[in-house]
Parts: sequence; C-alpha cells; structure tokens
Amino acid sequence: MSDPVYDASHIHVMEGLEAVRRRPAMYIGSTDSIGLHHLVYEVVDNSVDEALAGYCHEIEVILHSDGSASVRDDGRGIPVDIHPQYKKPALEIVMTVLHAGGKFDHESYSVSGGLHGVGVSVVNALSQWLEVEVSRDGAIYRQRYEKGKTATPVQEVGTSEHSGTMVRFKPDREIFEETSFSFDTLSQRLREMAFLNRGLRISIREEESGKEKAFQYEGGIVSFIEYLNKSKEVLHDKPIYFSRVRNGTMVEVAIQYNTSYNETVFSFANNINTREGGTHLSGFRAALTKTVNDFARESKVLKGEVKLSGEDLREGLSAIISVRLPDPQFEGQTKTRLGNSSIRGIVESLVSEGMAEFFEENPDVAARIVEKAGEALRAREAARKAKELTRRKSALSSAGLPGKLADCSESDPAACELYIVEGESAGGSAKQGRNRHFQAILPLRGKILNVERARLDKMLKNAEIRNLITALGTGIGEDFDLIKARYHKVIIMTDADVDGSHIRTLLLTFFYRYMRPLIESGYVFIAQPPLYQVKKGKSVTYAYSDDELNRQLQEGKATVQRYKGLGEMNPEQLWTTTMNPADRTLLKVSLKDAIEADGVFSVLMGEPVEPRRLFIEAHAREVRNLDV
Ligand code: 0RA
Repeated sequence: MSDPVYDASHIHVMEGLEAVRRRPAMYIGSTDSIGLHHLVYEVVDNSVDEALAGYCHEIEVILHSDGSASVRDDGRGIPVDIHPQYKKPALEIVMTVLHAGGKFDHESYSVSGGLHGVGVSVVNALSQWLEVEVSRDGAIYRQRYEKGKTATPVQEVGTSEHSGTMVRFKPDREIFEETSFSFDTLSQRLREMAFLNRGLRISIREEESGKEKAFQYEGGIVSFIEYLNKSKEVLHDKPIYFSRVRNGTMVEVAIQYNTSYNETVFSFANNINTREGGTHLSGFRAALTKTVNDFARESKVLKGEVKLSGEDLREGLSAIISVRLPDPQFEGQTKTRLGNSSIRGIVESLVSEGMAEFFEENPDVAARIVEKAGEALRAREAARKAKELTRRKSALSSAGLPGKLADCSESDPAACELYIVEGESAGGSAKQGRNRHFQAILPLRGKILNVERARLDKMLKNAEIRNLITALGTGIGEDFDLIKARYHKVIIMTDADVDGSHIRTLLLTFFYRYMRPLIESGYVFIAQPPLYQVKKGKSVTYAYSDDELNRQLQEGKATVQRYKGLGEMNPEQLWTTTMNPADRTLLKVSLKDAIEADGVFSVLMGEPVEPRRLFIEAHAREVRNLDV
C-alpha cells in the first residue's frame, strides 16, 4: 500500500462516489419514489446488456422483506481478475468507480444507457449496503460495500458450475424520501423490457406478499403489439414486423392496425421509453406516410389524386419502434426525446424499405390500411364541414335550445342542474316532479350512438347528441369551453337495469372523449333511483340496494315493489326519492387516471364483446363507487 500512484487513484475513486451522494438527483433524476425505482432499472439494464451480448437468458428480481432488492442474471459474471491500471479486482472497480460500469471492451454492443446507464456504482453509492456475488470460472466470489465504500475484499466463497452475477442492495434512507419498492411499478417496466428483448426471461417476486410474475416473449415486440391490441378488433391478423441494421444502428418495428380511431405508438431507444418521441419517431412517421401513399397510388386502391396525411394514418394505428444506436442523446423536459439527428434519415430509409417489402408480399393488408386511411380522410373532411355548420347555426339563432329540453328559470350556471333522463315517459315525470327554478330536464330517446365506435362526423348527425351539446352550451373537442357550461351539475338518470347501465356508459364515454374537462371539474353525476318500494301499512319507504331492502324487511311485515324503471314512479315519487337535493344521493364521477380510463373505455366500448362483458360483470357490484 505504499505505492503513491495507487493511493492517488484510491482517493479519486472515493471522491467520485461522494459526489453522487452529495447530488444524487444529478445521477438518478430525483430521490423520490421514481429515483428509487431507477436503482433497480440500472442494475437490470446491466444484466440486459449482458443478454444483448448473447450471454444472459434469465434475470430474476427479488424484493426482500428487509427492504433490499436483488437482481440475479446468468450472464458471464463481472470479471474479478486484477485490473492492471488500478491493481484491484475489476469487480471492485465496476462497483466503486463512477462510469466504470460499462464493458471494458468498447466495441461491444452496449446499448442500455441514456436516462439510466450511469453505472451500477451509482446504485452502490446510494445504498446503505450492497452485496455482489459473481459466479465465474468455477468459483463464487463475493464482496460487500457500505454507502459505496468497500467493506470487505473480494472473497472466494465457494464453487459453481454456472456463471452469473447477483447484486443485492438496500437503498439508503439518508438519501431517499421513499424506500419501499412497488411490485406493480417494477412489473410494468420489467414486462416492457421482456417485450423489447425477445426471448429473455425476466421474473419478479416479492418475499413479503409472495406475489410473483414472469415475463418472456418469444415474439418480442410483435407480442407487445398483440398485448396492446388484445381487447381491440384488428384490421389484419399478422402484425407487420421487420428489423434492419445500418451504420451500427438497428431499427425494429411492429405495426398492427385496429378498427378503433385512436393511436397507440410507443418508441424506444436503447430500451428507454422515449415518451417525448424524437428523431427515430419522426423518421418512422415520414416513412409510414410515404410508403402507404406510394402503395395507394401504384395499386390504385384510392381513386384520383388523393394524398393521405400523417393524421389519416394515425387512426387505429398501434406501433412499436425500437432502435439501438451507439451513442444516444436524450433531450427534452424529461430527457426522453431522442436527439441524434442522423437517426431520422436512417430510420426513415430502413422503415420505408421494410414497409415496401411487407406491402409487396401482403398487398391485401396494405389495401386494408389504405382503405381505412381513406375513410379517415373523408371523415375528417366531413367533420370539418359539420363543425362549421354547427358553429354558424349557433351564431345565428340566439335561443337555439332543443325543443325537448325543459330548461330552468335560474340563470346562474353554478346553481343549475341538468338531468339527462332515459326515455320519454320518465322524462315526462321528471319534468313534472322537478323544481323548475334550478332543475332542467333533457329526455333522451332510446340508446344514443356508441361514440367510441362512431367518428365525430357521424356523431354530429345524431339528434340526441346534438341536443345534448346544445343544451350544455360548451361545444366539444378542441372547441370545448367550460366557461360556457350552462349547468354545473350534469346528472345522468337511467333505469337500474342493463339498458340503463349501457346508456350511462355511453354518456360517460361521450363526456370522456369530447368534454373531458366537464368530468375533471366534477360537474358530472349519476342519480341513484331506488330499487324497491317497501310498504308497511300506511308508511312507504324506499330501498336503494338489496342489503337495504333486507334490513327493512327484517323489521316487520311489508309488501315490496321492485322498480323496473324510472317510468314506474310518479312525478312526486321521483322528486322525493331521486331529485330532491335534501334527500337524494348523487355519485360524483371522477377521473382517477386518464390512461387507465382510456383502457377502461376501450374495453367497455370497443368492438370485441368478450372483454367488455367480463369488465361489466367484474364491476357490476361496484357502481356505487364508480370511477371513470
Ligand atoms: C464487464 C465485462 C464483462 C461482463 C460484465 C462487465 C458484466 C456486468 C454485469 C452487471 C450485471 N450483470 C453483469 N454481467 C456481466 C465481460 C466479461 C467477459 O468477457 O467474460
């Protein structure tokens, strides 16, 4: 230890990791729950790199009861031989020197990085303790560190016929505001990793709860697309797939159109989800538009000189774009936009080639995509005209309210309520029973259009929808203006049967898709009409659930009438049970998570019947806590 060169480098090493502890956010983004989970991703990324090099086939993550997490892989194992420059085992260098985490041979195709890729030494620096176990060359080696500092030397502790690396660490409470790992958050990311790395098996287990999951997809990103489209009706059974390499950049693409009108596109660069897009995504879009237009022109599927726009091609598009490149530059607010400018051209050219080849071999699929995009083009054109028309109409007529609307006399929207009532007869009772000072009634005839399946142009042709839009006064979509809302309570009142719940879902879907701020502002409610009338002699009470009915029946002899619909109640009963603010119950519709809700609506309202039925069955008993 008298070698001064060694001592100098030793001091340098310690300074490096001290810097990480002083400013952790510089290395992992934050010290909240998000930063905490990055620790696991960082270690997993290193194992995934080993898989990309072709040596690792399985990664196992365990959340231990003591608050530590371990990541085990069956790769080559981190080398343990003495590093000539540092005169220490390579393992110790990898764990304690900043940015020494990568492979020493730089030609290797190391692709993780970017957001993470800071090196496993950063995880070490931010851990109360970290233990690593390497199986290599017939032996097992172990080393322990505390707050990034070597606690024990590399020791040979046994023999093994296998190779691999196991890293176990406990995040330091002095650094992190939050130190408990979320099984679900990690599962989500690990599943994504498994999709992006075909064949790689990644499992996760939580000791405390016994929960475990394993992900392995022989189809890679093709399986990813199938997963995204599982509750959708697809336009072509076999996803479009290709993978091509140029100038050290690999591009892998999977595309499958579905019959919905929404777009689901995920792009990745070196396994990092580039939520803000970037050059690879714009190259992909340019290529998609170009090849589909080329095919449309040459095959004459579309007549005349039609030019499909990128927007036309987005309807019903599900796609995964995964690129791997040597030196990714991440930009943007959350450092999730790929900035390398040379990638745009490479991706555009490779995707054009891949798509053209696929279209040549599958002209029927290409034709279906062109037809769908052609429909989108026509619908967009029609919607533009229809919107202009409704705009002009409302500008002309000053009153212009639908004839079916029984409006209230109060003019302050904050005090006004609009009841949307299923059926003309219930609508009639509601009109008579209401307090006309602040309660307005809009009866709806039968089922309104299924807005999830209908495009804007078709929707605007539907009289019930137009009445609803005019009555609310806000406009829709990008024209929506909350200030113009004529009522601050919009109450859906439907029968307590299957049709009623269907109409309620249709209305909620409409609000969610075209008037989302109305839900976000807490303006949308669901009325709770009683299910039963209970008569005991002269006294009449109502039961709003089976439990309530049973309770009331235990208290004495009674005759029970089951309400099959709102129409069976007279105006006064409707007022007493469902509309009188003094006694009624209203459920407020809330929007917990837009993405989750999006999924719920696709499941509920998309074409395929099976997933929809399952959802309704599973949630039918939870209507009282309905969260959209
Ligand atoms: C440096 C060099 C080699 C492998 C690794 C690091 C390596 C690192 C990690 C981190 C987690 N799992 C890992 N597996 C391997 C190549 C060693 C060789 O050439 O044999």
